[in-house]
Amino acid sequence: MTGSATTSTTLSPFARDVLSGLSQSNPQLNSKWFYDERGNVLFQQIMQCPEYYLTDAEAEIYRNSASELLEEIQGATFDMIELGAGDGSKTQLLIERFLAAGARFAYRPIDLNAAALSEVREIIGLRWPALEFQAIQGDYFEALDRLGRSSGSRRRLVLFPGANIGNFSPGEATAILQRIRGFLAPGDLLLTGFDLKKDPAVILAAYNDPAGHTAAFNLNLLHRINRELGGNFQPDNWRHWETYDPASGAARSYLLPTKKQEVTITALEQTFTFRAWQAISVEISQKYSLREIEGMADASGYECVRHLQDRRGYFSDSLWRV
Ligand code: AVJ
Repeated sequence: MTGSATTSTTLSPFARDVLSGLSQSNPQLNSKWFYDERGNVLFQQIMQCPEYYLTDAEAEIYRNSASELLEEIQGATFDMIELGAGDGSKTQLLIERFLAAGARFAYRPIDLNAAALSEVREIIGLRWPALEFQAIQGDYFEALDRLGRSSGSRRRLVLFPGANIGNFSPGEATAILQRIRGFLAPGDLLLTGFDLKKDPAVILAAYNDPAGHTAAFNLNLLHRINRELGGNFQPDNWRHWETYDPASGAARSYLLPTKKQEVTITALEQTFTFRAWQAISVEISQKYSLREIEGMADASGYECVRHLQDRRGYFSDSLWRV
């Protein structure tokens, strides 16, 4: 399984990542590739599953936390920058309450998905035509670069919602939060959604819903490789498998072949052999304790101001200050 040098220099980022991931002795694919058009639809379905508590928990927090956030902003005019806006519906809960409280701010959502951003633009334009709005399409750090360093004249409130930080290992997460800090000035705030350690049965159910939405979501990655890279994965021969390690807090998803598979991926000019039950690791969804979150704030150069939690204590939007 050696890729020819000429191939690997002309590959798309997706193709390159698939090539390097599947070439390892413990094969892996990155969960960031889940979100093609079909993947976005499947993720919407996951968010509507009763077992997937994360979305409701964070919406509850956003519904109840506007005044606590404004208290920390102390009447300053601010830019609310959102990393990974999705459809923005949770953030609208916050915007509604901020405006009702007379807060002065601009809303600047950042997302890779241009279609999602234009939907947000449309909804915001209809609901609050006077709200200063800027959608920035791109990678978080590209987009932050475009916004430039915080001037200090306008406070920044950065939202990093949805437990998206959970898709990174704790070490990578610390590095990302540190890097975000580079775009902030003293007094600026970062609100990050962390899914909390809890009954493992609750966590496993959220990533293993009986209707099979999570399985379909994960298996879509094989379909995506077939569609975009000319692969011949047979998704019917693969199973979704979820684990949760309560000690480390890592929930992990795997795709398992129920029998030996030979998979050719035309764009990579490669055939990969998978032994029966040889796992492809596809996602980490890291869970934290409040103490671990505080340690991470410290390690990445912030002061942890407070944890905003849902009634059940399943989720925390933790507010940090530079
Ligand atoms: C969008 C990263 C928060 O890890 O909980 C949902 C993605 N994966 N079900 C998560 C996901 C399987 C989700 N995040």
